[in-house]
Amino acid sequence: MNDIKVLNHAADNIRILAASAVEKAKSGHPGGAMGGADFINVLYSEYLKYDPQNPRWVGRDRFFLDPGHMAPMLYSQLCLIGKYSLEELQQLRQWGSPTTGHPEFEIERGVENTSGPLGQGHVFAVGAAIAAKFLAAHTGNPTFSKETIYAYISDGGVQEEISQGAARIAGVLGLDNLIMFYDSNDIQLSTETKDVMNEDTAAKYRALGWEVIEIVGNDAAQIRAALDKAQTVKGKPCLIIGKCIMGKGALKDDGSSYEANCKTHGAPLGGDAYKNTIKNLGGDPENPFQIFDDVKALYAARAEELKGICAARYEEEKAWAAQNPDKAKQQDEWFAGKAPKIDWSKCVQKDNDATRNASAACLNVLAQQVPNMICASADLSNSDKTDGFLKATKAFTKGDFSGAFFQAGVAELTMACCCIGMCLHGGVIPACGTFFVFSDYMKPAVRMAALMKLPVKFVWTHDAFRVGEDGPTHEPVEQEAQIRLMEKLKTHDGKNSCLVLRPADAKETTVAWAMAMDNTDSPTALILSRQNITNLPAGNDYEGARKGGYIVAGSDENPDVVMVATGSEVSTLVAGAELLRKDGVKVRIVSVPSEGLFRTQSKEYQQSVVPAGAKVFGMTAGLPVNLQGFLIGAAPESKVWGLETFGFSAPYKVLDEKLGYTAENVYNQVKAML
Ligand SMILES: Cc1ncc(C[n+]2csc(CCOP(=O)(O)OP(=O)(O)O)c2C)c(N)n1
Ligand SMILES: [Mg+2]
Repeated sequence: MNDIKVLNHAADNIRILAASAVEKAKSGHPGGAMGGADFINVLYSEYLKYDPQNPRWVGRDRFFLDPGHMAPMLYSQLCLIGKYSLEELQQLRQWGSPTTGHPEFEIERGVENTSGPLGQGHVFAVGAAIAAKFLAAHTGNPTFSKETIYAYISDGGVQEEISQGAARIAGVLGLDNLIMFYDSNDIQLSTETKDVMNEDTAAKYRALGWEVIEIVGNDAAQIRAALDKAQTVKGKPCLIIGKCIMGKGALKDDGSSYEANCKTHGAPLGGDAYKNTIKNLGGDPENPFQIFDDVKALYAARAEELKGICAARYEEEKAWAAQNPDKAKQQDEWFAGKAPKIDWSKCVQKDNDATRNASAACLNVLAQQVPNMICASADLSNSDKTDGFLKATKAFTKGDFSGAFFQAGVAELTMACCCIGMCLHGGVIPACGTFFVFSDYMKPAVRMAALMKLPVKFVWTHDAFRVGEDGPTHEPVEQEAQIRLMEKLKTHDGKNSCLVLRPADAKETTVAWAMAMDNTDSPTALILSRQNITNLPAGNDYEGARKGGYIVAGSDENPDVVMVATGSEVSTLVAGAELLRKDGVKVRIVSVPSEGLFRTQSKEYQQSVVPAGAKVFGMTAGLPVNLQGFLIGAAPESKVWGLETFGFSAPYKVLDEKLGYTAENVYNQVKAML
C-alpha cells in the first residue's frame, strides 16, 4: 500500500505539470486537470493493468478520457509512466508536437481514444466493454474476462444527451467490466453547473441499473476504497461520482484561493497566480517541469509490480493458447486488423432486388464467415435489413455475449460511438445500421471514426425520396452531399477519411460490401435503397466499382452523351438510354458508387470514363451538388438533374413522375442538351 502522502505528492506533481504546460503554451485548460489529478494518479499507480513494454497487449485495462480538454492531466500522467517526455510536455499545443491540444488516439503512447467532442469518449468505453465481453465469450481466452475498462467523464459529458444512451446500454447489458469516474466539480466553461443542471445524477444512474459510489474526488484513500469496491460489483457497471475541486491548489496573484473558479477552466492561470500556485503545490516556478523523487519511486515500483501482474496474465494466456491453438491463431489475426478472407461466391443475389435486401444477403454471409464481426441496429433491424446478419446469430443480452448482434435501441449516435469503441478495443469488426436520413444523428461519430481511421461500417438504407409515403421527415435529400464531404476530407497521410458507396443494383452491392470489408483504413458508409432496382445490363463488369466509377455494360462507342449517376438512378439512366438510342443517340452510362474513390484514380482512367469536353448528364435523387464535380471540364451544355427541395409524401412511383426520375425525363433532358 502506498503512503497517502506520496500519492498526494504525485497528484500535486500532475497539477504542477498540467498547469505549467498550459502556462507555457499560453493556452489550454488547467482547472479540470488539476481537479482530476488525484483520481488519475490513484488509477495509474495502483489499479490500471498494462504492460509498459507491450502497449498493444490485448488483455490490458483501458482508460478512455471523455473531456479531451483535460489533455494536460492525461499527458502529465503519461509523463509519469514514461510515455511522454518532460520536453514533449513543454511543447503542448505546438506544431508537430505529440502533445496536441486534445488527446489523439495513439496506443503506443497510452492514448486509447481521441477526445474533444464532449460525451463521445465515455461511450467509446461502453463499446470497448462490449467488445471485451464479446471476445471473452467467443474466444474463451480468460484474459478478456479480467480486463477492466475505465472511463473518465465530466459535467459536460454527463450533460450531453448521448450519456443517456450509453448509461442505458451499459445498464441493460450489465457491463460489470466498466468503471466510470465522474469528475463532478460543479464548474464548467461559462457557468457553474447548478445554473444548468439540477438532476440527481447518482439516482439517475442507479435507476438505469448502475452501481453508484459517491466520494470526495480529491481524497486518495476514498478513491482507492471506491475502486476496490467497484472491482467487486457483479452484473452491472459502476459509476464513482467524485466531488472534485476545480483548480485544486490554485492561488490568485494576491495569494487568495483560485479554486472552484470558472476562469481556470480554459485559460492559463497567468503571471503571479501561476507562480503562487506552483509554490503552493510544492513546485519551483522557475523550473516547474520536474518529477519529484518520491513520485519517480512510486511509479518505478508500480512498473515492477506490473511486470509480475503481466507475467501471470501472459502465463494464463499461453496456457489457453496451448489448449486452443486454432482460436489463438484466429485471435492474433483479429487483433492484426487485417481484412478477413470472405468467399463471396456464397452470396447469391436475387434479380432486380432492393439494395437493402442485397445488403442483407451480404450480411448473412458475413455473419457466417466473419466470426469477429458485430452488427448493430438502432431498432430498425428488420427494415435496414441488418436482420440478414441477425438471422445467422442472436442479440447480446445481459450475461450472454455468445451472439454477435447489438440491439442498440433508438439511439443512433450512441450506437455509432459504441461501434467506434469496439474498434478502439480491437479484435472485432463492427457495423451498424439505420435509415439514411437519421445519419444526421450520427455525423459527429462518423467524423471521429474518420479522424481515428477506424474501419466501422455504417449501413444506411432508405436512401432517397423514394421512401415516399413517410414524407419529407424521412426522405434524405442533402444527406448524401453531407457524407460525401467526408470523402473529400483527407487524413494527414493523404487518404480519403471515409469511403462512401451507393451501389447501383444488387450485384454492385455485393462488390460494395466486399470493398467495405477490404477497407481497413477508414470508415465505410453504404447507402442503400428501400425500393427494388432493375439489374444493370447483362455482362456488366461490377469489379469496376472498385475504382469508384466505371462504364456500365451496353454503353456505345464514341458517345454523344455521357450519363452519370449513383445508386438507383443508374438504372433510370439505362431506361432513358433505350429511348435515346431509338432516336439514334449514342450513350455511355457511368455508375459512380464513390466519386471520392474515383478521384483517387489516375487522370487517364478518369478521362477514359468521363472524357474532358464530353456532354455530361448527371442524375441524382439528392442535391445536384452530388454530381456537379462531373461538370468540371465538361461541355457547357452539361447538367445535373437533382432534387433541390425537401421531399414529399406520396407513393414513390408518383414521386418519380412528379420529380422527373423517369426514362422519359432522361430522354427529354438529354435531347435538350444535344
Ligand atoms: C460537444 C462539445 N460541446 C462543447 C465543447 C466545448 N467545451 C469544452 S469544455 C466545456 C465545458 C466542460 O465542462 P466540464 O465538463 O465540467 O469540464 P471542467 O470545466 O470541469 O473542466 C465545453 C462547453 C466541447 N468540447 N464539446
Ligand atoms: Mg466540471
